[in-house]
Formats: sequence, C-alpha cells, structure tokens
Amino acid sequence: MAQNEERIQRQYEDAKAVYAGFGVDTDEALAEFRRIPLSLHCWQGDDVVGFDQDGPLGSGGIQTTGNYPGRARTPEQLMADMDKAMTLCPGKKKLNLHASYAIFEPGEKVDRDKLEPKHFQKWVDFAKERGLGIDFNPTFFSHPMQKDGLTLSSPDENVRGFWIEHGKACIRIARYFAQETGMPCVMNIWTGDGYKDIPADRMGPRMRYKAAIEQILSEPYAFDQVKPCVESKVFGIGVEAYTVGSAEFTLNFAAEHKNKCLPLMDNGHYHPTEVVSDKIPALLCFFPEIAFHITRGVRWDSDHVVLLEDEIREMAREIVRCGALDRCHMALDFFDASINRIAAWVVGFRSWQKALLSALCTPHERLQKLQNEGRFTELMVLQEELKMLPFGDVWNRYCEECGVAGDATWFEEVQRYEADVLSNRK
Ligand code: RNT
Ligand code: ZN
Repeated sequence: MAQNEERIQRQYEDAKAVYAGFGVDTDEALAEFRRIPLSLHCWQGDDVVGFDQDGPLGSGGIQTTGNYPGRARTPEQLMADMDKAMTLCPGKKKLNLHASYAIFEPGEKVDRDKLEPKHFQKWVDFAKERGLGIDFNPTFFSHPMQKDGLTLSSPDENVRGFWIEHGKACIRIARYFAQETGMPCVMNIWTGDGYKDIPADRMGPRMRYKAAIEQILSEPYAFDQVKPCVESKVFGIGVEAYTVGSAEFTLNFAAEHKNKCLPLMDNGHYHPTEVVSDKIPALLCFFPEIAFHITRGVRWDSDHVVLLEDEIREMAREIVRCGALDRCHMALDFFDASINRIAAWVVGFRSWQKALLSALCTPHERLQKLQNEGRFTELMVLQEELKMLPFGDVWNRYCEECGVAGDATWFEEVQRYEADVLSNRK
C-alpha cells in the first residue's frame, strides 16, 4: 500500500512538471476542484420507482430498461447502496432526491399534494451524518393524477390544482432541506407533459403551464436557499409530437423570473446534433446561475451512464473556461437497469469529475490568446497536444488524497458488494 502511494505521488510529481510546461498548475487545479459538489441522484438505485407507489416507472415519457438483479426496494437498501457508491466517488457530493422517495411510517401514507418535511426526515438525517447538501425534485410522473399525459398543463383544473399543491409542498420541503443542511437546495421542475400526436392547440397548454409554475413559485422561499429550476425537453416516449416545456418555453420562463428560478439543461433533451457545450456560454451571458442534468443520450434521451466522451469534456471545459464553476449547479441524471447499479453511479460520477478536473488542468488563457490573435494553426496544434497530457496521474492523486479507490481497484469492491449484499435481494 505504502509503495502504491509512493508511486502515485512520484507519477503525480512528473505529471505536474509536464503540465507546468504548458502553464498549468495542477496543485491549484486540484484545490479548486475539491470545492465543487456534484449531486448524486438517488433514482439510479431503484430504476426510478420510488417509495410512494407500487408499480414500475410508469409514465412521463421516460423509461428504464433492463432487469439486472439487486434493485433497491426499501429506503434502507437505497441508502446502503448510495453509501457504497459514495465511498467510491471521490470529492464533494450532494444528495439528489425525488418527491416519490418520501419515507412514510406504517399507515401514514399521504398523497403528493400533502407531502411534508417530516416525510423526508430520514433523508435529512442521512445527509447530515455525511455532511451532504440535498437537491430536490417534485415528481410529476408515475401517478394516477396525470391525465391524458398532462399534469401542470392539464385543461382539467382539478388535475392542475393537485400538481400545483405538489409543487408548493416541494418548495416547503426544499426550504427544510436548506435549513437543515445549511446548503442551498436546487429544486428542479420537470414534467413530461405533451402529446403523442399533432396537437390542435400548442399555446393553451403552455399558458397553463406558465401560470401553474408561477403559482408554485408563489410559495415563499429565499432564493439563496431554495433554487427552483425549470428543465426543458425535446420529446419523450409516447409524447413524440409536442412537449409543453420545450427549450424556448423554459428558457423564456426562467428569463422572465430571473430572481426566482434558473434554467436547467439536461444534455439528453435536445436534438441529436445540438450540443449543450455551446449553450452554456450563451446562457451564461444572461443568467447569473444555471443548472444541469448530466446524462448520456444514445440516439434519444436514453439516460445511459455518463462516460468521458468528447461532448461531456467540452461541456466541462465551457463551465471552467467561462469561470463559472460557482454559477453552475451540476447533477447527474441517468438510470440504467441493465448493469450493476452501484457501478453505474460510480462510473457516471467519476466520468463527470474526470471531465471537470481535466478541464481545470487546461491552459485556457493561452488558448484564448491564440484565438484572439488569429493564430488558428497553433491553436489546433496545441488543442491536439493537450489531449496527450498525463491526466491519469493527476486523477490518481486526487482519488488517493480523497481516500477513495483508484480506477484499477474500485470495481472489485462493487463485485464484493454484489456478492455479499445485492445478490441476496429478491
Ligand atoms: C426526464 C428528465 C428528468 C428525470 C428525473 C428523474 O427526461 O430528465 O429530469 O430524468 O427527474
Ligand atoms: Zn433530467
């Protein structure tokens, strides 16, 4: 072990010298990186089922596929699984919950419009014991009050009213999270509202959606503690023709309510040739803060596990080169039921972190200067050469200083956990 540590340190020192040659201080990059939290979504652990309903993820245009054994079925199991995953994810984390993960005492179940902070007290205890902040999401899917695929935009006033009450209840719960943890709670509003086929009225649902979100946001909160977001989407399964909360709708909503809510971009929610990396600096020209769901769409919003791919790296580079690490709220959002779910969490978490740390180890000022001086050949040459820097040695050093297993060893721990714990679940 000591030998291993020595090797990691030696390799890091070598790498540091190489980076210094490019004008990058890796010690500084690591110090900056350590401050930045990444929100870990509870819903990867149980295929987005939750604890307030019996069925599978039923609606809203999202879907998990696969039947890998070991899905968490109780709050205790989900917490244990998240704990396992978090021991393998280096660095600062937040916990990301959905309202459907309320924990009820036997016999006390309430519907989503009546949820209270006490239904999340066990999660607060869990977070506080581990020093985690909490992010939150009202759950506008997998529920009988979705009518014809609509919630907040439904023409039925009862339906809308129910979901508005749900949203307000969630603001109160978000307030409680912020108070208890001492960290802001990012509360994301996403609905799958839309139509399978060509609508006869596109504006009506959007006007209703707008008024409904405004009503939710009329519930009092301090914007530095509760940060409501609106997440857009291009289409979902069964809602292919029209989505109420489109990109233009949510962006304009957030712009009109700038002192009350943020725009949230999920990189699985755009046409396949659109890239969120390019949208980041566009939004940062106008919004003081923005939020993300980081995922991987394969041909559609398939919510595959995040990998260290080019576009993911470019998103991280934009956040860093815009100097916007403190203006960006980052959360993971994927759900793969076809592989070991702990490994899914860990791979996704570590991949985004690698993207971000490697973005911090990039000589952005030098690159920008080349661009501004019109030295495009040199810019291309340097951009290519940067790809070959010994980033793995910086990453290994980071894992080691966080006391977390390195790339070569963490998966063994997942295998052990699968054999000891997951394989005993029915
Ligand atoms: C769905 C959205 C949404 C959900 C989670 C579970 O397309 O991305 O954010 O994935 O709220
Ligand atoms: Zn999302």
